[in-house]
Amino acid sequence: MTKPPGAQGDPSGGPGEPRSDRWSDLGRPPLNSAALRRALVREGGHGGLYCDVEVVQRTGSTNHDLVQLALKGDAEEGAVLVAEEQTAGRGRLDRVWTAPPRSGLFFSVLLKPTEVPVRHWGWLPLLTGVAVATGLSRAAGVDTALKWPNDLLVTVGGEERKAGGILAERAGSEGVVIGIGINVSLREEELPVPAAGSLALAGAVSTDRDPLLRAVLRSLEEWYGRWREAGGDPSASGLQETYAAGCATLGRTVRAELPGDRSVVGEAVAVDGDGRLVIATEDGVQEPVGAGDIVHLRPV
Ligand code: BT5
Repeated sequence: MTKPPGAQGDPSGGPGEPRSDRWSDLGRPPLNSAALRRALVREGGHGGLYCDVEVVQRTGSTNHDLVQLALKGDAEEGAVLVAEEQTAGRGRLDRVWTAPPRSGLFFSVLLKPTEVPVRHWGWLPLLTGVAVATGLSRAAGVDTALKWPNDLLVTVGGEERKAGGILAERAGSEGVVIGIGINVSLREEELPVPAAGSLALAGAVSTDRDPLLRAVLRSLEEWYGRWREAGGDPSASGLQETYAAGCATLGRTVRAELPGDRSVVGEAVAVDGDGRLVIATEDGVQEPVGAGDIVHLRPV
């Protein structure tokens, strides 16, 4: 992968890189890009998913950069771009993702599931949610849940809080860039919005970002491999069932805020074969929702 224009430096101090603020926050050491590459990148074009792991000190948005590289033909399937700091982190629908430098993991992965029918590609962000939740519960020892479609929730003082978000963007015909933001060591006073949380606030046994990133990327590789082998079929790959088991939205009374100022209130009863949330309304209608924001109202 070519280095994205506008991105600055390898924070672990590659040749010729500025190292001045490398250890400026001792509680938040930099990622070790060489060790990450050694652990994750496939050798000689065989085996695993990842072809390159690039860590930059600072950029606007890793999703923006990786989409641009993919469109120019400068990034392959399995390219991973990680930033220690994002100055214009993106959420869905033009929203923003903000977090202090090195307080979390901010990264993007390019996927090209060419042999999977495009109608199944909508599962990629849900698949990523499952992979992130599985990887983090292994490596951080924190219970996580998914809020449909793909917010990662942790429990802080008995409250559900958002500790991670996922943004999938098409890179033209070049594939899909999956962006992942995870709050690792954010303290209460650093949270960008009151509904946010972090692994540290949820009592994580480890907030060492290198093993957390490795665990999440390995888990993504596993789930992506399983899904591709099943031709993208969410049921045959076990994805639909695993997603439902980890989804805190199911069984809850929710309000779905839909595009065009419409909303639907009811019980979230299922995630269907297209990854849509099925809401049973009071009038006995089962309404599948494919896009929108969900508010968890109360347990049923
Ligand atoms: C998301 O959007 O949650 C997707 C976030 C994806 C971020 C990653 S970081 C690496 C990659 N590069 C990028 O530029 N983006 C991706 P959405 O569901 O729209 O939620 C956005 C909303 O979450 C904001 O409007 C805030 O309310 C809230 N928010 C912003 N920063 C947050 C944080 N650090 N923790 C929790 N909530 C946050």
